[in-house]
Amino acid sequence: MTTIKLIPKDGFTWDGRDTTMREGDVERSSSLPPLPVDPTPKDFRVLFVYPNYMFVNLLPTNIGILNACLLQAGFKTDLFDTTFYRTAARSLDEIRVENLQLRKFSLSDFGVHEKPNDYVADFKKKVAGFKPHLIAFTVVEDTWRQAQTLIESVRETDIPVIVGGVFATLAPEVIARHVDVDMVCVGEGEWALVELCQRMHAGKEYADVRNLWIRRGDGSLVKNTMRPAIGLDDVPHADWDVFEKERFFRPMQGKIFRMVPIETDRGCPYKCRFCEAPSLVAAYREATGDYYFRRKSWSRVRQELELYIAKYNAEYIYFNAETFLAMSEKDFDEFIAMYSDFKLPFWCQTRIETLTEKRVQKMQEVNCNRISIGLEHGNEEFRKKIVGKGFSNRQLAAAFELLNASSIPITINNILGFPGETRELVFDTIELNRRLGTDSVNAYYFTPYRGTPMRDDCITAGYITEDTETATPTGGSPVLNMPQLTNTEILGLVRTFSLYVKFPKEEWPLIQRAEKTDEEGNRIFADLSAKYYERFFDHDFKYTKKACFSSEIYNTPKRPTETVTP
Ligand code: B12
Ligand code: SF4
Repeated sequence: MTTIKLIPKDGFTWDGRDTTMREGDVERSSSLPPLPVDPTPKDFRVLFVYPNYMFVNLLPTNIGILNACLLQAGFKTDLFDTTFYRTAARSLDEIRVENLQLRKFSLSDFGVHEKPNDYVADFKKKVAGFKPHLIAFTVVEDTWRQAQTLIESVRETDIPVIVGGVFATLAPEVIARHVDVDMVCVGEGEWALVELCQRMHAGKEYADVRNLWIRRGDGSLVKNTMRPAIGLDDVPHADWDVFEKERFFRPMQGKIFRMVPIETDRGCPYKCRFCEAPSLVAAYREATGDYYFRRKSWSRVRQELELYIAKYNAEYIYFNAETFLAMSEKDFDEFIAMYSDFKLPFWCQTRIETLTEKRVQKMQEVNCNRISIGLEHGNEEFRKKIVGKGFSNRQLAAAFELLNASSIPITINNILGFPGETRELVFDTIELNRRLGTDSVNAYYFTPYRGTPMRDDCITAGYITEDTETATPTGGSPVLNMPQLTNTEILGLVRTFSLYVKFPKEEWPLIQRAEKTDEEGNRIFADLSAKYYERFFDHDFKYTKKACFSSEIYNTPKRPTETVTP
């Protein structure tokens, strides 16, 4: 593991859980032994299952890694992936195209077609054909419902079912409640899954495998402790051979690339209150004393790049890191030196605090093709106190001055409908986006994921109950029950967000009418969308300088947050 000296300096109140980076945290190596390598074929088959939203076509690192772990230990694997099945009326990308957040594109030009069959029937066939000894699901909160449908459909087979993923880690009790789930993986799965398969294959007792919650024959639940966090250089390179080749295609602003994700670190040192990342840090700190945020060495990343280019013909890289530039200057220089030998276009997400003039310049030189920045909210005080993002509008202005001077396209991610938010506060976000003037803006509605401090805020304020289930931040509906900002209003603001951000203010009354999904609202929205396409999308994709940037950003009118604090 490489060294990093980045300590977050956010000055807001946290909720008491221990997520702060301490001296020596990142330097400490993992105390886990190396994973077993014994490719001698073993008669033990594992079927991975990836429940997914339709056409969300970026490969998941977790299955790639876990698959590689099992293959190098000699087990046989296969995959059932729901990505290309019609599991919803519209795909998330179709919704984003409709909401003017994504240019139109066609995956079918690349031979990617919707599967005509029923996904549950095909899953049952897959299980009957592959005859797995273990069925292994990876889930996020949003895909848990789909996972349950699949799990229930093969209940009569009695094949053991294990569920892992970030949702399993942060809400294991919700998954363990399901009678057809035999095991839940809490935390990292590399060692846990291999050890489980080894024991099952050898016919040994496995009720004490660390990181697993296991249902015994009598129905009782064994909750084993967690093992230390794995060193990222000990994680095998992902193996995506179980995925269909069409799963590599990913649209980027209307063009399609063969995109491969590469995990460069795991976790995040920051503490946004709506996000899972600090909760993972807290969970690991509490259970093992380890700091969840770790980096992979650049020599290891180099090996992966070489492998994926040779094996998968990678032409675009997604650096799978929650805050890619959360690294020391030395690490950054090493990255640039290493990546200068590749210069494949890449995309990453980072925080504005991690950007400097030198970094932006160097990133541009090595072909950074997009940076996604989570702004989340336009009101500085609200962003600090409620959202937990401690940067100021002044810092934001400085960062965007650098970004605007570069040729790197920027995406700003925004969230609407935070607990306690008002329509007026949503317009602070719109105003700030207008001033930042990036070519690509995204707005999602707030989702109170389990395990986050903000979900607790929502329960305390009476906006949701303990049992409220979430729906995806793009395809479903918001779930907070707030008197001052209804879910219909939030959905209307999400659909018109890009219009409010890009169009002259004289058109705002018309845009407001387009928030409504009645006949007139839909007609106006269709007209405005056509104009939007003409002005912003109907040209070859190239970066355009952001003309409306202004140093007034940090003069955004302040609103007292006392009145909106839940
Ligand atoms: C990269 C990423 C993506 C990628 C890949 C998704 C994926 N499933 O890996 C893409 C862009 C496709 C994506 C899409 C979505 N994402 Co996303 N994504 C991430 C991100 C930034 C990193 C995930 C990652 O690669 N981590 C590294 C891997 C190695 O860790 P891991 O997934 O946790 O896996 C380890 C363990 O959990 C465990 N494990 C995992 N699965 C299994 C299975 C078994 C059987 C076992 C034993 C163990 C095990 O072992 C793994 C190795 O140690 C996370 C943030 C985060 N902190 O997790 C958000 C995150 C997972 N995403 C999130 C969301 C909401 C989504 C979408 C719903 C968004 C959308 N509307 O499209 C979709 C859902 C797609 C899907 N089917 O998963 C949320 C989930 C919130 C929640 N509580 O459920 C997160 C946490 C971000 C957040 N808001 O805080 N995402
Ligand atoms: S929102 Fe981003 S910066 Fe904030 S804690 Fe989550 S991953 Fe880190």
